Parts: sequence; C-alpha cells; structure tokens
Amino acid sequence: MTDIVHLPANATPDDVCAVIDDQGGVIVDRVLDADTLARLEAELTPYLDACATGRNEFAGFRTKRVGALLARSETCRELAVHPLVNSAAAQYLEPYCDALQLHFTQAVSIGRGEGAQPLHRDRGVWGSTLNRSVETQFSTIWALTDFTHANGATRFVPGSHRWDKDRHPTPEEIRFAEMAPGSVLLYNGTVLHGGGENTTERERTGVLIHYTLNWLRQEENQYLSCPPDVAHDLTPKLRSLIGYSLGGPVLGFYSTPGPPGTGVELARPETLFDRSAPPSPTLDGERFYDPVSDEAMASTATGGSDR
Ligand SMILES: O=C(O)CCC(=O)C(=O)O
Repeated sequence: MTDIVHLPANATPDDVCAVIDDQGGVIVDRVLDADTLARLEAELTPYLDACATGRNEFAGFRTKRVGALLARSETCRELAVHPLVNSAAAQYLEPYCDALQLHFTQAVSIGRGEGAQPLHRDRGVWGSTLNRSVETQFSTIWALTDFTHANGATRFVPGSHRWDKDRHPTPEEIRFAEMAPGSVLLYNGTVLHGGGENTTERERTGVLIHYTLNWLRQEENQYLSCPPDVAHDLTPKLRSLIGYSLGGPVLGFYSTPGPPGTGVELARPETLFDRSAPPSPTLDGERFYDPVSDEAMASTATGGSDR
C-alpha cells in the first residue's frame, strides 16, 4: 500500500493530475507563505470563534465549520483562483464539462477530543444515480495549522477511487494527510477520505474549497452565500467561478423580476453586473438546442427533440 504522494510547490498541473488519476489525491507542500496564512487566520478566526460545534457524527461534536468563505474572507478569494489549483482542476475535469464552478467553501476546525469522521466519497452528495464514469469533483483542503496523525489530519485511502463501492478499507490501508501549514491536499470526488481524530490539546484547522462541473448542482448555494450585492465586489473571474455565468450554452440564464418592460430577458448572468455584456447567441435561440434533422424526423413516427 502506497503512502500519500507529496509534490513540491513548483509542481505542474500535469504532475498533480497524474498523481490524482493514479492515487485519487496528492499533497502539494508549502504553497502559501507566512503572510497569507496570517491573513487567513485573522479573517477566519472571528467566524470560527462565533460558531457552534457540529451536532452529529459526520459534522463532528467538537468540530466547527463556517462557510460563505468568498463573501467573508478576501484571502480565501485568492485561494479559490490559485493558478495551480485552477489549472489542475480544469484539466482534471475537462473530459466532463466545458468549465468549472465553485462547489463548496468551508473552514473546518477539528477540536481536541474529536473522533474520526466517517470515511466517505464526496460524490455522494448527488446520490447514487450519477455513473462513476463521470468524475464530479476536484477538492482542496488547505492546511492553516500543522496536519498531524495526532491532531486530526485528513484520513485518506489511496487508490480507493477505483474500488468497488462496497469495498471497505482495512485499518492498514488508511493513510493520514500529514502536512505543514500552507500545504494543500488535492483529491477527486470518488476517493475515500474523512477528517481524523484529534487527540491533542489544539485545533486542527483547514480551508476546504471544492470545484465541480458547471452543469451540476452546487453543494453550497453560492447565490445565497454570495448574493449579487456581495458578488458585485468580486472580480469577473471569481463571479464566473461562483456561477454568475452560463454553464454550457444556456444553463443559468435569467430575466429581471419587476414591472413589464423594465428589465432584461433571457440574459446571461454577467449582465447583472455589466449591462454592456454581449448578449449570448445561444440564448437568442441560435443553438439553443440540438435540432433534429429532417431525415431523423422522417424516420420516427412521433419525432421530437431531446435537446
Ligand atoms: O476536514 C477534513 O479533514 C475533511 C473533512 C471532510 O471530508 C468533510 O467534512 O466532508
């Protein structure tokens, strides 16, 4: 059984994707500098201090979790568009979508005395109907503190993304994502993992930022966690990543609520922030659906289109 592979901070997206393909995940060491870590701590600690611990085995009874990180933390915005992560995520998920979207943000602080979180596959949030041939997710856990076996480093089962769904790991097959502050664990949506047991006196804190295919429902509702008045202050790139952009040719268009004739119709989300954004040809009906050819229509009794 292999240990979790570590790569240096100058690793390329190809390096990252190759290991994730093989093992289900990889650690890139010491990506963030001390200043960035200090800013993350200053921005997130007030939210973690103010929040209650979880109330079930999965969320943990001594673990604190806070979301809406793009609205709440300027530095988390930098993490969300980190070049290595974005390039590797886009490359890894490219066979299944034409763009990424942000799926989930959460700071997770595992408190002393917390037990191990059940091992799980993140793709479970979409239920079991989505075929395994579609990889759904590219996930990151940024270490803000040391991650050690003793303090709750993420448990991780290398290679389990290729296992049969019902195969359970033996204790010897479970590894621990031990890493220094500023390092990041990158993994797919199919590999088994979970928070570790914390037997130390101090919290283990990580920032989870996950990405998914731009046509799947996001786990954290970004339009509520980061509503338009907050998204207004983000860069166009971040807004697009959150979901204020079309997913594929047409998913996510909008029309303005309000009195007749006062707003926009069938607009791309970017129009909300920039009225001069060009209209979308697909929304004007040019390629709104895949039309059925006359020959295909003639060969069926009923005809019709499945878009
Ligand atoms: O915090 C961790 O180490 C992992 C947490 C996790 O996988 C989850 O909450 O789904």
